[in-house]
Amino acid sequence: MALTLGKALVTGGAGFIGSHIAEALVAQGCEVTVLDNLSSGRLANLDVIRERITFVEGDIEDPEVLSSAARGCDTVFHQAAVVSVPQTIHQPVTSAAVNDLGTIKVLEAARQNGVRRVVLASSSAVYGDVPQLPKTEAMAPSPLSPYAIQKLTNEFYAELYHRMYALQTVCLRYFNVYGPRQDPSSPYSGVISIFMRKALENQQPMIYGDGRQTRDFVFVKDVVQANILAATHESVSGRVFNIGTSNSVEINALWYSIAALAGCILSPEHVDPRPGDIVHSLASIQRAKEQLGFQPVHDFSEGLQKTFEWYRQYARKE
Ligand code: UD2
Repeated sequence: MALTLGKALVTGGAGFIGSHIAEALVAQGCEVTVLDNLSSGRLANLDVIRERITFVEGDIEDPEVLSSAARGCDTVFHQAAVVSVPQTIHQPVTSAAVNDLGTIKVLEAARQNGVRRVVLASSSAVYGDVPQLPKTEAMAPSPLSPYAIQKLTNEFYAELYHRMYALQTVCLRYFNVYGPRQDPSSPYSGVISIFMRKALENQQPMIYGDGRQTRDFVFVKDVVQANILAATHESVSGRVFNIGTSNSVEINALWYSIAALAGCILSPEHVDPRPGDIVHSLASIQRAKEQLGFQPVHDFSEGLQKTFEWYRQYARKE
């Protein structure tokens, strides 16, 4: 039997993934509070639902703000984080304050306010560069960056809160998420958002290395589906799940698919491989399929087309 969502808090709800979760929750008739400090999220991401949610501009590092946002909630979707791997490498201490301590504060606020379940955003980064593919949750983690360590620590704390405090927790290891609203403006942005912008501006993209590296790109709406399943499925508390598609896309091919959508005929410039880059990343989603009923429904070309349409409009508004 599925649990009901009830009232929900989305931390980082003005960000790329969080805003899509908030939108889906509103569509399902949930009462939604979004907590975001707007450090990387944007209010514009909430335009469509702004009148139907409670928006709190605040920080997950502030226990009082968190506590009042969590009060009366059944479910918390914890998406707030410093999401860039390189940023955590440059700022190991400040990123840990948000990603480690901030997450403990979210779990603690949930516990103290009688929240039923917390769904946490984790990452495929926890696998590091172990060569076995596809990655399964049974593999030993091998974190190679502060970001990966922080996400792994989050998973341990989530399991601890499940075991020790009877707070239900579920962690989702996102692979490479893409879709509308992913911010292309930083050099560390997701490759799809960067290539979309380059193709639309008819600029040559940069590919790190030979471009034969591959990724498992999952459309943001499928990640939303995973979050809702993780919040409502009984008997999955304390577990972690890979969220991807089990399909791999080569970075060279990715550019040519995006260039074709934009009618851009430029070839990429190949530069040195990016330090710390992993070569191949591919998810086994067997566990999520079996235990959550997760099944990605957006195939890659459809997701790319939808994402492209959004960037085309977004580029016009800039
Ligand atoms: C993803 C996640 C990251 C972490 C990591 C775990 C995103 C945006 N980042 O990092 O949070 O979970 O996986 O391993 O999902 N590339 C280019 N040219 C560009 C930009 C990127 O060639 O202009 C290449 C890059 O070298 C890499 C691939 O594209 O091989 C994907 O890069 P990314 O930054 O989108 O994501 P990734 O897999 O490094």
